[in-house]
Amino acid sequence: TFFKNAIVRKPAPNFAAGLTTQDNRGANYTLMSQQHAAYVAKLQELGLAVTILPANAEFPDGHFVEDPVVFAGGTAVLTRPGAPSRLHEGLSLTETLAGFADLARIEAPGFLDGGDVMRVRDHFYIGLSDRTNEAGAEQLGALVSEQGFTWSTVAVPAGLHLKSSVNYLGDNVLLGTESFLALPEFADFEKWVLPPEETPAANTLWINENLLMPAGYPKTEARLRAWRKPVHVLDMSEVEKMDGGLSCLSLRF
Ligand code: CIR
Repeated sequence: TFFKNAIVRKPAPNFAAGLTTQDNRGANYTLMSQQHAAYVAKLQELGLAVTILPANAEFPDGHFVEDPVVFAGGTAVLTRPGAPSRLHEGLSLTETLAGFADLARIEAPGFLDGGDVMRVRDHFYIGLSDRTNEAGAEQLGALVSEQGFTWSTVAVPAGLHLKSSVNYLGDNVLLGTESFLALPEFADFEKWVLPPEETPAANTLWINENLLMPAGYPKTEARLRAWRKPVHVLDMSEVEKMDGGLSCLSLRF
Protein backbone atom coordinates (compact mmCIF):
# COMPACT_ATOMS: atom_id res chain seq x y z
CA THR A 1 0.00 0.00 0.00
CA PHE A 2 1.33 3.40 -0.92
CA PHE A 3 -0.25 6.33 0.88
CA LYS A 4 -0.62 9.74 -0.74
CA ASN A 5 -3.00 11.47 1.66
CA ALA A 6 -3.71 11.83 5.33
CA ILE A 7 -6.48 13.52 7.29
CA VAL A 8 -5.85 14.68 10.85
CA ARG A 9 -7.70 16.82 13.38
CA LYS A 10 -5.96 19.08 15.87
CA PRO A 11 -6.55 18.12 19.50
CA ALA A 12 -8.94 20.36 21.43
CA PRO A 13 -8.00 22.10 24.71
CA ASN A 14 -10.38 19.68 26.52
CA PHE A 15 -8.70 16.58 25.05
CA ALA A 16 -8.05 15.19 28.55
CA ALA A 17 -11.84 14.89 29.01
CA GLY A 18 -11.75 12.09 26.41
CA LEU A 19 -12.13 8.43 27.33
CA THR A 20 -9.22 6.65 28.94
CA THR A 21 -8.31 3.72 31.16
CA GLN A 22 -4.98 5.34 32.11
CA ASP A 23 -4.18 7.78 34.86
CA ASN A 24 -4.33 10.94 32.78
CA ARG A 25 -3.81 13.47 35.55
CA GLY A 26 -1.29 15.93 34.24
CA ALA A 27 -2.22 15.37 30.58
CA ASN A 28 -0.94 18.60 29.10
CA TYR A 29 -2.56 20.41 26.19
CA THR A 30 0.51 22.40 25.16
CA LEU A 31 2.59 19.23 25.03
CA MET A 32 -0.22 17.36 23.27
CA SER A 33 -0.37 20.08 20.61
CA GLN A 34 3.40 19.93 20.14
CA GLN A 35 3.34 16.15 19.79
CA HIS A 36 0.50 16.39 17.30
CA ALA A 37 2.31 19.04 15.25
CA ALA A 38 5.46 16.88 15.16
CA TYR A 39 3.34 13.95 13.98
CA VAL A 40 1.84 16.01 11.16
CA ALA A 41 5.29 17.29 10.16
CA LYS A 42 6.53 13.70 10.01
CA LEU A 43 3.68 12.60 7.74
CA GLN A 44 4.47 15.54 5.47
CA GLU A 45 8.17 14.65 5.50
CA LEU A 46 7.19 11.15 4.32
CA GLY A 47 5.45 12.71 1.34
CA LEU A 48 1.81 12.65 2.41
CA ALA A 49 -0.51 15.54 1.58
CA VAL A 50 -2.05 16.21 5.00
CA THR A 51 -5.50 17.77 5.41
CA ILE A 52 -5.50 19.39 8.86
CA LEU A 53 -8.95 19.89 10.39
CA PRO A 54 -9.50 22.37 13.22
CA ALA A 55 -9.91 21.28 16.83
CA ASN A 56 -13.50 20.53 17.80
CA ALA A 57 -14.20 20.72 21.54
CA GLU A 58 -17.57 19.01 21.03
CA PHE A 59 -15.62 15.74 20.71
CA PRO A 60 -12.66 15.52 23.15
CA ASP A 61 -11.53 12.29 21.40
CA GLY A 62 -12.14 13.76 17.94
CA HIS A 63 -8.44 13.98 17.00
CA PHE A 64 -8.41 10.15 17.00
CA VAL A 65 -9.79 10.32 13.45
CA GLU A 66 -8.95 6.70 12.73
CA ASP A 67 -11.96 5.43 14.68
CA PRO A 68 -14.98 7.02 12.93
CA VAL A 69 -13.83 6.17 9.37
CA VAL A 70 -12.37 3.19 7.49
CA PHE A 71 -11.04 3.54 3.95
CA ALA A 72 -11.52 0.59 1.60
CA GLY A 73 -10.54 1.21 -1.98
CA GLY A 74 -12.44 4.24 -3.24
CA THR A 75 -14.93 4.14 -0.38
CA ALA A 76 -14.78 5.83 3.00
CA VAL A 77 -16.97 4.03 5.51
CA LEU A 78 -18.45 6.04 8.41
CA THR A 79 -18.30 3.56 11.23
CA ARG A 80 -20.64 4.30 14.20
CA PRO A 81 -17.95 4.24 16.92
CA GLY A 82 -18.90 2.09 19.88
CA ALA A 83 -18.44 4.67 22.66
CA PRO A 84 -21.56 6.87 23.08
CA SER A 85 -19.48 10.06 23.34
CA ARG A 86 -17.88 9.25 19.97
CA LEU A 87 -20.89 7.96 18.01
CA HIS A 88 -21.40 11.15 15.99
CA GLU A 89 -17.77 12.11 15.34
CA GLY A 90 -18.11 11.03 11.71
CA LEU A 91 -20.58 13.83 10.97
CA SER A 92 -17.77 16.33 11.41
CA LEU A 93 -15.73 14.52 8.75
CA THR A 94 -18.20 13.87 5.94
CA GLU A 95 -17.54 17.05 4.00
CA THR A 96 -13.78 16.47 4.00
CA LEU A 97 -14.16 12.79 3.12
CA ALA A 98 -16.54 13.51 0.24
CA GLY A 99 -13.69 15.37 -1.46
CA PHE A 100 -11.69 12.14 -1.60
CA ALA A 101 -14.03 9.14 -1.74
CA ASP A 102 -17.54 7.74 -2.04
CA LEU A 103 -19.19 7.51 1.35
CA ALA A 104 -20.81 4.45 2.92
CA ARG A 105 -22.13 3.95 6.42
CA ILE A 106 -22.34 1.30 9.10
CA GLU A 107 -25.97 1.25 10.27
CA ALA A 108 -27.55 0.38 13.63
CA PRO A 109 -27.29 -2.05 15.36
CA GLY A 110 -23.73 -2.14 14.05
CA PHE A 111 -20.90 -0.51 15.98
CA LEU A 112 -17.31 -0.35 14.79
CA ASP A 113 -14.13 1.58 15.65
CA GLY A 114 -11.48 1.97 12.94
CA GLY A 115 -8.84 1.06 15.54
CA ASP A 116 -10.18 -2.49 15.32
CA VAL A 117 -9.51 -2.72 11.59
CA MET A 118 -6.12 -3.94 10.43
CA ARG A 119 -5.52 -4.18 6.71
CA VAL A 120 -2.87 -6.63 5.49
CA ARG A 121 -2.44 -6.63 1.72
CA ASP A 122 -5.98 -7.23 0.41
CA HIS A 123 -7.38 -8.62 3.63
CA PHE A 124 -9.17 -6.79 6.46
CA TYR A 125 -8.88 -8.20 9.97
CA ILE A 126 -11.79 -6.82 12.01
CA GLY A 127 -11.45 -7.02 15.79
CA LEU A 128 -14.52 -7.75 17.90
CA SER A 129 -14.01 -5.60 20.98
CA ASP A 130 -15.92 -3.50 23.49
CA ARG A 131 -16.31 -0.97 20.66
CA THR A 132 -16.94 -3.22 17.62
CA ASN A 133 -19.74 -5.78 17.44
CA GLU A 134 -20.61 -8.62 15.03
CA ALA A 135 -23.18 -6.51 13.18
CA GLY A 136 -20.62 -3.76 12.59
CA ALA A 137 -17.99 -6.25 11.46
CA GLU A 138 -20.40 -7.96 9.05
CA GLN A 139 -21.48 -4.68 7.50
CA LEU A 140 -17.90 -3.53 7.03
CA GLY A 141 -17.04 -6.97 5.68
CA ALA A 142 -19.80 -6.71 3.06
CA LEU A 143 -18.57 -3.24 2.03
CA VAL A 144 -14.93 -4.27 1.67
CA SER A 145 -15.99 -7.40 -0.24
CA GLU A 146 -17.70 -5.14 -2.77
CA GLN A 147 -14.34 -3.43 -3.22
CA GLY A 148 -12.63 -6.77 -3.91
CA PHE A 149 -11.09 -7.33 -0.48
CA THR A 150 -11.44 -10.32 1.86
CA TRP A 151 -12.11 -10.08 5.60
CA SER A 152 -12.31 -12.04 8.82
CA THR A 153 -12.96 -11.30 12.47
CA VAL A 154 -10.55 -11.58 15.41
CA ALA A 155 -11.59 -11.58 19.08
CA VAL A 156 -10.02 -8.73 21.08
CA PRO A 157 -9.98 -9.91 24.72
CA ALA A 158 -7.40 -7.35 25.90
CA GLY A 159 -6.58 -3.73 25.16
CA LEU A 160 -8.86 -1.11 23.64
CA HIS A 161 -8.66 -2.06 19.96
CA LEU A 162 -7.13 -4.77 17.78
CA LYS A 163 -4.41 -2.34 16.68
CA SER A 164 -3.61 -1.46 20.30
CA SER A 165 -1.95 -4.89 20.39
CA VAL A 166 -0.88 -5.83 16.87
CA ASN A 167 0.13 -4.03 13.66
CA TYR A 168 1.35 -5.06 10.24
CA LEU A 169 4.79 -3.73 9.27
CA GLY A 170 5.00 -5.06 5.72
CA ASP A 171 7.09 -8.00 4.43
CA ASN A 172 4.72 -10.42 6.18
CA VAL A 173 5.81 -9.15 9.64
CA LEU A 174 3.35 -8.61 12.49
CA LEU A 175 4.51 -6.71 15.58
CA GLY A 176 2.43 -7.36 18.66
CA THR A 177 1.87 -8.83 22.08
CA GLU A 178 2.54 -12.49 22.71
CA SER A 179 -1.10 -13.41 23.26
CA PHE A 180 -2.34 -11.75 20.07
CA LEU A 181 0.43 -13.16 17.92
CA ALA A 182 -0.40 -16.65 19.21
CA LEU A 183 -3.86 -16.51 17.62
CA PRO A 184 -4.38 -19.12 14.89
CA GLU A 185 -5.51 -16.33 12.52
CA PHE A 186 -1.92 -15.08 12.44
CA ALA A 187 -0.20 -18.45 11.98
CA ASP A 188 1.25 -17.62 8.54
CA PHE A 189 3.02 -14.39 9.56
CA GLU A 190 6.51 -13.71 10.76
CA LYS A 191 5.86 -12.68 14.35
CA TRP A 192 7.80 -10.11 16.32
CA VAL A 193 6.71 -10.44 19.94
CA LEU A 194 7.01 -7.32 22.09
CA PRO A 195 8.65 -7.46 25.50
CA PRO A 196 5.75 -7.23 28.00
CA GLU A 197 6.95 -3.87 29.35
CA GLU A 198 6.90 -2.42 25.83
CA THR A 199 3.32 -3.32 24.86
CA PRO A 200 2.35 0.22 23.68
CA ALA A 201 5.01 -0.08 20.96
CA ALA A 202 2.53 -2.39 19.20
CA ASN A 203 1.13 0.83 17.81
CA THR A 204 3.92 1.25 15.27
CA LEU A 205 2.94 2.53 11.83
CA TRP A 206 4.19 1.41 8.45
CA ILE A 207 4.00 4.29 5.97
CA ASN A 208 5.57 4.14 2.53
CA GLU A 209 8.49 1.91 3.58
CA ASN A 210 9.13 3.91 6.76
CA LEU A 211 8.26 2.97 10.32
CA LEU A 212 6.93 5.43 12.89
CA MET A 213 7.17 4.26 16.48
CA PRO A 214 6.45 5.85 19.85
CA ALA A 215 9.37 6.97 22.05
CA GLY A 216 10.27 5.11 25.23
CA TYR A 217 10.53 1.50 24.02
CA PRO A 218 14.28 0.90 23.58
CA LYS A 219 14.21 -2.85 22.95
CA THR A 220 11.63 -2.57 20.22
CA GLU A 221 13.39 0.47 18.78
CA ALA A 222 16.68 -1.42 18.55
CA ARG A 223 14.99 -4.34 16.85
CA LEU A 224 13.21 -2.15 14.33
CA ARG A 225 16.36 -0.11 13.64
CA ALA A 226 18.26 -3.29 12.83
CA TRP A 227 15.78 -3.84 10.01
CA ARG A 228 16.16 -2.17 6.63
CA LYS A 229 13.27 0.27 6.94
CA PRO A 230 14.00 3.78 8.24
CA VAL A 231 12.64 4.23 11.78
CA HIS A 232 11.24 7.52 13.07
CA VAL A 233 10.58 7.90 16.79
CA LEU A 234 7.88 10.27 18.01
CA ASP A 235 7.04 11.30 21.55
CA MET A 236 3.46 10.16 22.18
CA SER A 237 3.25 10.57 25.99
CA GLU A 238 0.10 12.68 26.04
CA VAL A 239 -1.60 10.55 23.39
CA GLU A 240 -0.82 7.36 25.33
CA LYS A 241 -2.39 8.88 28.47
CA MET A 242 -5.65 8.87 26.50
CA ASP A 243 -5.31 5.23 25.31
CA GLY A 244 -4.24 6.39 21.85
CA GLY A 245 -1.22 5.86 19.66
CA LEU A 246 0.27 6.74 16.30
CA SER A 247 -2.27 4.99 14.11
CA CYS A 248 -5.32 6.62 15.75
CA LEU A 249 -4.19 10.14 14.92
CA SER A 250 -4.65 9.96 11.15
CA LEU A 251 -6.55 8.47 8.27
CA ARG A 252 -4.07 7.38 5.62
CA PHE A 253 -5.06 6.55 2.06
C1 CIR B 1 -10.99 6.29 23.07
O1 CIR B 1 -11.04 5.69 24.16
O2 CIR B 1 -11.82 6.12 22.18
C2 CIR B 1 -9.87 7.27 22.85
N1 CIR B 1 -9.51 7.91 24.08
C3 CIR B 1 -8.65 6.58 22.28
C4 CIR B 1 -8.87 6.08 20.89
C5 CIR B 1 -7.66 5.42 20.32
N2 CIR B 1 -7.88 5.06 18.97
C6 CIR B 1 -7.29 4.05 18.35
O3 CIR B 1 -6.54 3.31 18.95
N3 CIR B 1 -7.61 3.86 17.08
